[in-house]
Amino acid sequence: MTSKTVITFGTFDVFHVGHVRMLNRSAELGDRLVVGVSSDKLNFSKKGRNPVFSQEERLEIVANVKTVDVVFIEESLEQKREYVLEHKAHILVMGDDWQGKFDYLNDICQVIYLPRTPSVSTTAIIEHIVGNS
Ligand code: C2G
Repeated sequence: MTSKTVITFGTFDVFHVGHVRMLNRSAELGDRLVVGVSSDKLNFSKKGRNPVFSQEERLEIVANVKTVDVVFIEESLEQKREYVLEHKAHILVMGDDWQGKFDYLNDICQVIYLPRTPSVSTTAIIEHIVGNS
C-alpha cells in the first residue's frame, strides 16, 4: 500500500481549537500532513490587516502540532498547483468556506472540503479581547 500525503493551507493566526481540529481531521485522511502557512503579505492582501503573529511565529506554532509533519510558507493562492506537485500530495483539504474554489485541482489530487468548527474565529477572539480590555 502506498502512503498518502495530505496538504492543507491556512493563516492560523491566534491559533485556536478550530485550527487544531482542522489539522487533526486532515491528518486522519492520510499518513503524512503537509501544511502551507499563509505569508504575512498574502494575509494582508486577503484581509487588509497584518496578522497578530508573524509568519515565523505562526509557522513555528503549526510545526509543533503533533499531527503535522511538514510546514512551509504559502506565498500566493495561485501557486496551489505547484505546492501540491512539489509536496507530492494525494489529497488537498480546505475548510468549507472555500467550497468549490479548488475543484480545478481535481486532475492532480483529490479535493476535500471539511466543515469548519462553528462559533470560533480569530476575528471574534480579537474582538473579545479588545472589548474586555
Ligand atoms: N478553521 C476551522 N474552523 C474555524 C476556523 C478555521 O475549521 N472555526 C479552519 C479553516 O477552514 C482552515 C484552517 O482552520 O482550514 C485555517 O483557518 P484560517 O487561518 O482562517 O485560514 P484562511 O485564512 O482561510 O487561509 O490558501 C488558503 C489560505 O491559506 C486559507
